[in-house]
Amino acid sequence: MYLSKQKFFVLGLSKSGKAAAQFLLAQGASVYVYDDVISERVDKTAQELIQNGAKRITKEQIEQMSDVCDGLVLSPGIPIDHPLAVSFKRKRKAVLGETELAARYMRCPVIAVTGTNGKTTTVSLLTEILKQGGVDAYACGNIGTPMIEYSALNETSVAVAEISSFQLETLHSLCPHIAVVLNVTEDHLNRHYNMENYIFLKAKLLKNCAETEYAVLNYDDETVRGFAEKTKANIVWISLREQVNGGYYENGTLYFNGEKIIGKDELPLGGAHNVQNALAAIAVAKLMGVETQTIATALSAFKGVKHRIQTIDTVNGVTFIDDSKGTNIDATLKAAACMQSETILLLGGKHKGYDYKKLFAGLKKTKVVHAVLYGENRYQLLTCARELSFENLTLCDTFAFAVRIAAMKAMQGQIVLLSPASASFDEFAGYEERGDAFIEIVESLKKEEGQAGDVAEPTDAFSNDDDTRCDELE
Ligand code: UMA
Repeated sequence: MYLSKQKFFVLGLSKSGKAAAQFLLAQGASVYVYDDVISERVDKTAQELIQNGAKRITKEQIEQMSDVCDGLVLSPGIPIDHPLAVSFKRKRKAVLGETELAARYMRCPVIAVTGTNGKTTTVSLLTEILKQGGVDAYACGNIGTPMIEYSALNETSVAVAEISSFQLETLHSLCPHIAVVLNVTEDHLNRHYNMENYIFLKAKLLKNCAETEYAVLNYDDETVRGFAEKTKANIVWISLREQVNGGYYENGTLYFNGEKIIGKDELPLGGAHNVQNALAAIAVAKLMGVETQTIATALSAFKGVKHRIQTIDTVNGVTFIDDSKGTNIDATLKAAACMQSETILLLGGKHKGYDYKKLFAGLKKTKVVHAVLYGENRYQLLTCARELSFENLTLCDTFAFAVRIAAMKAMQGQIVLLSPASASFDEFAGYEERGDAFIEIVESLKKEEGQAGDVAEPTDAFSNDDDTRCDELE
């Protein structure tokens, strides 16, 4: 695609839209920008882009854009059935995302990681291992830095991209050197409507891989196992249960093709799901030629990822754990399964289309003794909890109030876990903002307690001595 004489309409002026607009402007394209929301943040971004040559469109002008422009760039948060996307499609004009632009213009090889849960941890682990192995590696994509920002990297660098189902909607050209699919469980059904669409999107990551590329697939996940038939790439499996060709777990040890890599007890992150993430990172690192000792050292030094089962502090004998990234049922059940003391769970936010009965049925098998339901979907949560006879519940509207109620309910030795099984957009700009708000409230509770003490670094959350560490593998 020759960009210099083309006109693009960039819809959505946050991280992804801003990066796409800047890239297109730098290539000499004409860029029109718009955001459905009017806010100081959007105004600031629009101003920056205008200074670089973009034109800001008013609400009255957007209808004309599908006539004026050659293509529409959609942010991941905007679905492909947005009316503007539909009008561009009807006129047979391109509808693409910033990740698709990156896929077309990146010069360096890409390692792409998708899956419902574990993507961010795997990308972080892998980037760390590759860097320690001497590879010039950069984490990007859904993890936070738009992939297009690395389009100028040369061929000797490597982009380690977290790819979400939202990005996959408008992604067609990506041909990763190594594609990783961790798992596929119910998520984002309010956006993708049904599991068939969601699975289709996840499988798209492998679509362009040729025989010279690799697909690292989770053997234990039936859906992901089936993806092997849909790609020409060489399959490298990971498994917690079977001695597969690739990375596997057996008797407390992680192996790659028969070679011992590291003991489970040396991994700072607890839980079976983190063993799976480590196996995926090991498989990719091995394919990239990193030495076993380097892999083991990097894995054992890994400090964890913010807002993923992160111990914040202990106040009045109650431990507060932030898993704001637990935005779907599977992630919340995994976090709850990691709790080794009685737990008060904070649940709620923006509804993502789930039937929460599976959630409450699963919670009954964990140490969760009480749930505080808040946010836009609290009545949907309440209805399902009652149907499953999950009786210990408190209902409140706002997040801040819910955290304080949970803190009041919790007794010495118990845990307050934020793992909401819901999106954050009813009250926050994203899960990071929600997690930061949780940390702030815990900090003020600490001050109120009248004790000195700093908020713990995320590293402390996963030490093997930590009482919030997950259960042993079966
Ligand atoms: N907007 C509209 N019209 C709409 C909807 C939104 O104009 O109908 C505007 C909003 O007002 C806002 C912008 O679009 O200004 C928001 O765009 P966005 O939601 O795509 O947010 P970005 O800041 O561009 O961040 C996106 C990803 N966001 C989402 O997928 C929701 C980030 O993933 C990603 O880190 C970033 O690009 C860089 O690649 C976040 C996320 O929540 C972490 N991802 C989901 C998840 O992990 O579950 C998929």
